[in-house]
Amino acid sequence: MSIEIPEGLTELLQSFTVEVLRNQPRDLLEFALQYFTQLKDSETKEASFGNDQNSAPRPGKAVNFIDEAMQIDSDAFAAPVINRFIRRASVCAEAFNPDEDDEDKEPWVTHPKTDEQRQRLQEACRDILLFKNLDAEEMSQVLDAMFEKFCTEGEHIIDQDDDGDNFYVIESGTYNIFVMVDGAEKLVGSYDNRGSFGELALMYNTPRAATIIATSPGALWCLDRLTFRRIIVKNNAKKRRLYEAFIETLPLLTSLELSERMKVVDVISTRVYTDSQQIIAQGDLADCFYIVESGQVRINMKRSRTKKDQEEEEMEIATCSRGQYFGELALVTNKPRAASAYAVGSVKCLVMDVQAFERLLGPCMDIMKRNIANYEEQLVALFESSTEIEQQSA
Ligand code: 1OR
Ligand code: 1OR
Repeated sequence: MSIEIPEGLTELLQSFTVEVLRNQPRDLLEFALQYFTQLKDSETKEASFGNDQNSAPRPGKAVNFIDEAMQIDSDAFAAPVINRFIRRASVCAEAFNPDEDDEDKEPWVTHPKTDEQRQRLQEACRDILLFKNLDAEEMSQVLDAMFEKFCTEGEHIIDQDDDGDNFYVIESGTYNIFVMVDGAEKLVGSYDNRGSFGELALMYNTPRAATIIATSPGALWCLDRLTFRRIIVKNNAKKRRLYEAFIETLPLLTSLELSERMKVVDVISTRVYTDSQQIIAQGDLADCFYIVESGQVRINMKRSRTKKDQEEEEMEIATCSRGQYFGELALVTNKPRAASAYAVGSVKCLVMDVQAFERLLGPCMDIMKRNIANYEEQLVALFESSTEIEQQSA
């Protein structure tokens, strides 16, 4: 007699197992109930609507919508996976040649600031990736030129298709990102008290690619177009020369056109870590994606030693070296970091923020998806081998 295994059963149980291993719930039955209810809800929602436009997006994250071609295989993640890869706006990669620009004849822009303002400004700019590669003099020219703008709830900071005037760094407030798709304005993401926007029109001399509306009162630091082009765009030309060859060797980016790969260079910054320094903490919310430029990165995952053990131990699950990437999983699945990452020796990484990741790396999804499916298999294999050990020792 043969028993027929219903289609999808293996995948369903495998994905559930992966979620159990990731979340280590105390009450397995309760977790199962929640998991399958959520799964059913998301399936019903998808069937009736295609996407959920009414739910507010998580800060810095894009909303589930549009390009089916980029959707993560539903069998790779049975848990409600949100498709965060949306059709990219067509932005032409006009190469700016700073050497030919006669903007250099203009005087430098300076906005005097109080000590208190300058301190707040420095704090707001600390994590801005576009500023990371600037030297001290360039950074101080940027800070001198920036000026503060307060905004009210509902204010349009940028309107799509306008010309670009300023680049904005968020000091406070929440902001929604809208993009026109087939004549309708779609909410594609949001910012929550951190980050920056408005660089594309200034970098590539294109109309604004999105509309940004304040959803609370807030404060922004603005950098005028001229200073942005003199410093950031000039720096990007340097970055392109520096990273062109390395970017060309990355297997992940082979599905991108050359001009798209150069846009990747424009948005990346480099970060340096010392031996043992933590790069990613498991469970944190994610806003960056990493490519190893030099050194080794160790990936560790926390798990309980036995079922009854409340204490968690970290075990090494992978290492990444030059040319390899990590930190994609949380951005793709819209979940907290699944593992921690540490520098082994000194490490240099290329870092990209979540908006750039979504805007630019859609075509690389197939490669990432294959790798993610691989993580799941390894996690299940690990689960099976540790159950065997537990069973043997019982
Ligand atoms: P800008 O100068 O074109 C609008 O003015 C800004 O919105 C833009 O620079 C970016 O800084 C920011 N697509 C285009 N622009 C975006 C996007 C975005 N997100 C933020 N901005 N997408 C959403 C990715 C999360 C792709 C939507 C199809
Ligand atoms: P993230 O954003 O979740 C931690 O942050 C990163 O570690 C994760 O993205 C991956 O890029 C990376 N399982 C989960 N994450 C992994 C794994 C992994 N390996 C590397 N990362 N497994 C190892 C497979 C060889 C399966 C667990 C046993």
